[in-house]
Amino acid sequence: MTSYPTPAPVPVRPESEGGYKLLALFLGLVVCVMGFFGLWLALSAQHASDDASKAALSAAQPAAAAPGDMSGGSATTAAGRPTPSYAGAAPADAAALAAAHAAVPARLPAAPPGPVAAVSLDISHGVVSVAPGIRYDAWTFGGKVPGPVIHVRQGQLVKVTLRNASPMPHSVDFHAARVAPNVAFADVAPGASKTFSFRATDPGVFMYHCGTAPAFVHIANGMYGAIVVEPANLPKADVEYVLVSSEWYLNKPGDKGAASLDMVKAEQMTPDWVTWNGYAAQYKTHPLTAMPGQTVRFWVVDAGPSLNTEFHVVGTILDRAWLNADVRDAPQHGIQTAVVPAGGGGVFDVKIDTPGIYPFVSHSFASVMLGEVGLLNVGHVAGTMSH
Ligand SMILES: [Cu+2]
Repeated sequence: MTSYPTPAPVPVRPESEGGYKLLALFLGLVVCVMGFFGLWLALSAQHASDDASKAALSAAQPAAAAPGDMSGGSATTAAGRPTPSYAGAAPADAAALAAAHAAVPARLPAAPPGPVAAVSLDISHGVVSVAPGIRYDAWTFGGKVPGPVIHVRQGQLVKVTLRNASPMPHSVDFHAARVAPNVAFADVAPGASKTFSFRATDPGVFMYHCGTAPAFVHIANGMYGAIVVEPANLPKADVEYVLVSSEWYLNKPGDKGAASLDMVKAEQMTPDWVTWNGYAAQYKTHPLTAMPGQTVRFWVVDAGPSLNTEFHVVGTILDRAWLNADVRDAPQHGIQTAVVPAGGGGVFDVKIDTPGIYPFVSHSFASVMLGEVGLLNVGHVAGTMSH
C-alpha cells in the first residue's frame, strides 16, 4: 500500500495576507484618487472665484462707447464716473415756466374716415423741454416727444410715410403691425424717405418707436409715441385722453444748455425725470378736465425705455380696466392700480360723480417724485393738489 504522508495542515493565514495586501493596495489607490479629486476641486473653486471677481469688476465699469457712437451720452466717460441725479432740478422761475409751458394736448384726436389712414412721421433732431427750464437734445418724430398720437380704426390700412431729416439713420417699429420687421422697420438713411403699410387688425393702444440699433438709445432719446387702434364695440366714453409714460436720463442738469443721454444712468434705470407725455408734471399745472358723471377713458402707453407704469387715479377706482390693452376681451372691473409694462399699453375708464381734483400717477411712487403725476379736474373746481 502506498502510504501518503499526512499533509501538513494548510495555514489559512497566507491566503488571508494576500487579501489584505490587495485591499491595502485598493485603499491606497482610492486615497490617491480622492486626493487628486480634492485638489482639482480646490483649484476649480479658486478659478471660479477669480472669474467672479473679474466679472464683478467688469460690471462696475461703464461700457466704452463703440466707434461712431452717436448717443451723445456719457458712455465714453472713464470708469467709475459718478452719475449725479438731476431729479427735481429747477430754476428759480420754475413755477412761471411751468405755467407758460403749453401742455401737450392729451385728447384723443379723431380717426380719419375711409379705408386708409395716412400717417406722416417726420424725423428730426432738436431741443425739447422735459421739465420747467430743463432742456434735452432729443431725437424726435414730428419735432416733439412723444411723437404724434395716431388714431385709426380697426381694419383700416395704415399707410406710413417716414421722412428722415436728421443726420443719421432712423426707422419706425409699430407694435400694432404684423409685418416683416426687417423690411417694414428697416433703417431710413439721412435725407431719405420710405412708405410702408399694415392692416390695423388688432385693436388696442400700442407703442411705436424707432427701432434702429441700439433701439434703447433711440427710445431713450425720445423716439416713441402711441397709436390707438379703436374697435367698434367699446362702450362709449365721454372724454378720451392718451398718456405716454417715459423716462429721461440726463448727462447734465439741462438748465444751462440742453442735456443729452447719460448711458450709465439709462442702463442702471435711474432716471432724472419720469413724465406723462414727455414733460414733468405738465398736467398738474394744466389739468385734464371732465364733468361729474362723465366716463373718462385713458389710453395709456408705457414707452419706457425700461420702467413699468403702475396706473392709478387717486380718489377713485378704475371702473373698467382693459389690461395690456386687450380690448377684444371683457375688461376687469374695480381695479385700484393697473400695470402698464414698458413697451405695452392699457385702457382704463373712470366715472367720477363727485367734483374734485383727482391725481393720476404711476403708483411706483419714485416716478411721482420724478414728475409722473397729473391732475384730472372734475367739475372745474378751484385749487390744485399735490401728491
Ligand atoms: Cu432712431
